[in-house]
Amino acid sequence: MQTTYIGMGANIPSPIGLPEATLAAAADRLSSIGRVICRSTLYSTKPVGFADQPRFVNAVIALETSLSPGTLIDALLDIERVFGRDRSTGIQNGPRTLDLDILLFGTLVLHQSNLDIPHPRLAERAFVLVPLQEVAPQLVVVPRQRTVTQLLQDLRNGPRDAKDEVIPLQSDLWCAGPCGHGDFVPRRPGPTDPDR
Ligand code: PH2
Ligand code: MG
Ligand code: MG
Repeated sequence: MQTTYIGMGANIPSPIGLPEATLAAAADRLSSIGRVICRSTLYSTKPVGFADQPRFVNAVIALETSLSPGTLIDALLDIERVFGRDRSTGIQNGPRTLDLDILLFGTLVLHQSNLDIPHPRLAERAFVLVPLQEVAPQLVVVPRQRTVTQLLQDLRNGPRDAKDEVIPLQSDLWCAGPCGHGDFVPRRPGPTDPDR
């Protein structure tokens, strides 16, 4: 069993409805492939990589699963398709009905043509680090040996003006926090972790 962190994003309506509704329904679907143990808040975020598109709604989910990384990514791609994602069309970094990314998978480091873990752009993206910090602030990101909090500080200390980048979003459709199992504790640093 591994704890994996899934980044969720959407910025155009899916067959289910607006991005908030899509993310809520997709989070429910994730329960079919593991145990959803914590959800971040939803955030309204400025598009990165391709500016001329609607703002995104982003969130991060902690999921406990016994699936292998390869089976997990296939399952996530299936869920994306259910919510209208069509990978045969569209621009790179462009609008999407649903994006589900494996950010981290335990302490696994994997570089394959179709799957890079940890997510290669994780440390550059406030729309990932802000919700991930909410769910797992002390989690050490391999192989950088920096906690999520430290990575976010590094990013905030960088040159970019991040004021309107990531804004918490209230939604009746979404319930943030540990998900009813009562035993999710954000990972604490171990004896060799850098910020202990
Ligand atoms: N996803 C991208 C590209 N740009 N920008 C924001 N704000 N949120 C995203 O989820 C996002 C993006 C490619 O996956
Ligand atoms: Mg993505
Ligand atoms: Mg993706």
